Amino acid sequence: MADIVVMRAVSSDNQAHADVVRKILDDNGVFGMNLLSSPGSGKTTLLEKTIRDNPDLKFGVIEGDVFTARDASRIEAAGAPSIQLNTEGACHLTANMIEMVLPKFELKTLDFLVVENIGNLICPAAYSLGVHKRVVLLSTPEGHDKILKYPQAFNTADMILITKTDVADAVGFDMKVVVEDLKAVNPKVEPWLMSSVTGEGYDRWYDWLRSNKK
Ligand SMILES: Nc1nc2c(ncn2[C@@H]2O[C@H](COP(=O)(O)OP(=O)(O)O)[C@@H](O)[C@H]2O)c(=O)[nH]1
Ligand SMILES: [Mg+2]
Repeated sequence: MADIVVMRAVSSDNQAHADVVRKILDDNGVFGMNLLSSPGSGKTTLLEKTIRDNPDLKFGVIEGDVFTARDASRIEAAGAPSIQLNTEGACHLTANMIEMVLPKFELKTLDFLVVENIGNLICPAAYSLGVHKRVVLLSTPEGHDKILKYPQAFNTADMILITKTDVADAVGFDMKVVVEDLKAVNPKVEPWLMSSVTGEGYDRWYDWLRSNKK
């Protein structure tokens, strides 16, 4: 059973805590990522597969959810240490929450610390967590119109993963719309296509992770 920590945002100075988190990660040689998306778009699945397929890379995972330890249990079953952060209603994680749970990990043994944020495309986008990259997922069943509807999530992304491409045709997902809308919102980022069912995009994702390992 994974550890559950219940937390509320206690500080208004999020950036100061984000700076502390970044320093702790850098001092320990850990590359940090913040995964952000709607519920059900495939964040935990991406992590489970990534952990299982790369036993030589060491991941620690902070799972953010409003309630339950289900995702942290999935990550531990996949083979990585995980802490479940329950916000009991709050719709995002803050940097002070990350700072407070970091000591629960043996950071010197980790290559990557991944934060799976609370599932939604609105509030988490406004909070820096001090990690190195923000990775935003959009799954094809959610629809190709989401970039312009939730611009803050996509214009702050360092990487955008289009997940569940195996069902793209069945749900009428039009990748051309996504590419076009991203030109307006975040032209620097080219969306990558991913499917945990067919494995599409995973080799590229693993290469990218390895290129960022400190
Ligand atoms: N068809 C398909 N289903 C997927 C894919 N990735 C995840 N899923 C399914 O989508 C559901 C939600 O996935 P989950 O990883 O829990 O999403 P999260 O809420 O973002 O963490 C689960 O039933 C997964 O099996 C994919 O690439 N293709
Ligand atoms: Mg999840």
